[in-house]
Amino acid sequence: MKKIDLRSDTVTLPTPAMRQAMANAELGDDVFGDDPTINRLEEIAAQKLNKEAAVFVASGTMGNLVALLTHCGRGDEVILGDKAHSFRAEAGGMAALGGIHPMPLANQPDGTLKLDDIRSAIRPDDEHYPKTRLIVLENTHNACYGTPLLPAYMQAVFALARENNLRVHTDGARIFNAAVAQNVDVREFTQSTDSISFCLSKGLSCPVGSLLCGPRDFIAAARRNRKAVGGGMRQAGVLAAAGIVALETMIDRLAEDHAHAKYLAEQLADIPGIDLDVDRVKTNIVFFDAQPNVMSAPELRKRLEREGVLILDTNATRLRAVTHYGIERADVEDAARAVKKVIGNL
Ligand code: TLP
Repeated sequence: MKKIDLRSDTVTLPTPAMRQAMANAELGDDVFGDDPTINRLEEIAAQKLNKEAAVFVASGTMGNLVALLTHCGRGDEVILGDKAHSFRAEAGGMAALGGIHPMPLANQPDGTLKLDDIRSAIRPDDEHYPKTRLIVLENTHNACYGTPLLPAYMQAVFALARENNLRVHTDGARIFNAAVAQNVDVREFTQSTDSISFCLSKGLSCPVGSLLCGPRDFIAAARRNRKAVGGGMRQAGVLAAAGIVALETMIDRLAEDHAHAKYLAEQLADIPGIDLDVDRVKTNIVFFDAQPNVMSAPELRKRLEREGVLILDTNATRLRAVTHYGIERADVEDAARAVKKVIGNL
């Protein structure tokens, strides 16, 4: 039985063109700055995001951690959302490794932080308080239904940061999904953030890797922090080769994933016992709830697994399905059919 794996876009496998490029990649020792394929990927990424420089890192988590270590010193405070991936799902790395103090604010359903909340969270200069240093945004916002932030919202946060001498980092793990969903150039977002990390290994289908982009001196300092957390890789051009193919060929097709997610949401919303707001699905992430009197989310996940459909349960009632390269319209139909069968088979 073919497995339909909707647990995440991180499950994507490299395309044939990526495998070819990886096999043929020109390599060197990247810690000596000698890997031509890494150097090329970093240049392409910086240019695409309109930043001075970029550094290749092992993962989205490492990209965020290195960014935070570079922006903040020990005891500095970061304003971020209570549903931000970097707050909830990165093993507390900023505090454990950087002594950085998180100041979580309520994420609104669209992934934003209220400007007034940010304003009131900025600390006055007083020896009792940590120093507010940084604001972190997430675009698209994973836990807020994959909602993309609007360029105008990012501009407003950036202006507020500047007025208060703060920096902004964007966790842009899925920034290209945000750009494709809103039909804007990714630069519309990147002009309103000092630094941004994005993932190659999610919707762009690469096996490994993320890039952290920003000003030249910031990226130079980030390289030292990357080394400190063990992220100085050697012939990493084998990975970068896939990344170059991804940036050249895999961005526009994200629209297909978004269409599939919308279609999946429409199918699921029609199933009695499932609650889902189709209008909230704007990119490739679909959250839905199983009504508690029908079945718990973990039970639904387990039963779907037996039908060859893999999804994640995120709490007692909620589940998440993510569309990606390799998932076709027929897979979406089969997945929705499986949910109907499992729920109807009680
Ligand atoms: N998210 C993963 C899991 O951690 C849940 C996923 O399946 O969605 N920022 C954002 C917004 C993310 O969604 C993720 C991964 C990361 C950072 C971390 O990336 P990795 O897994 O490469 O460290």
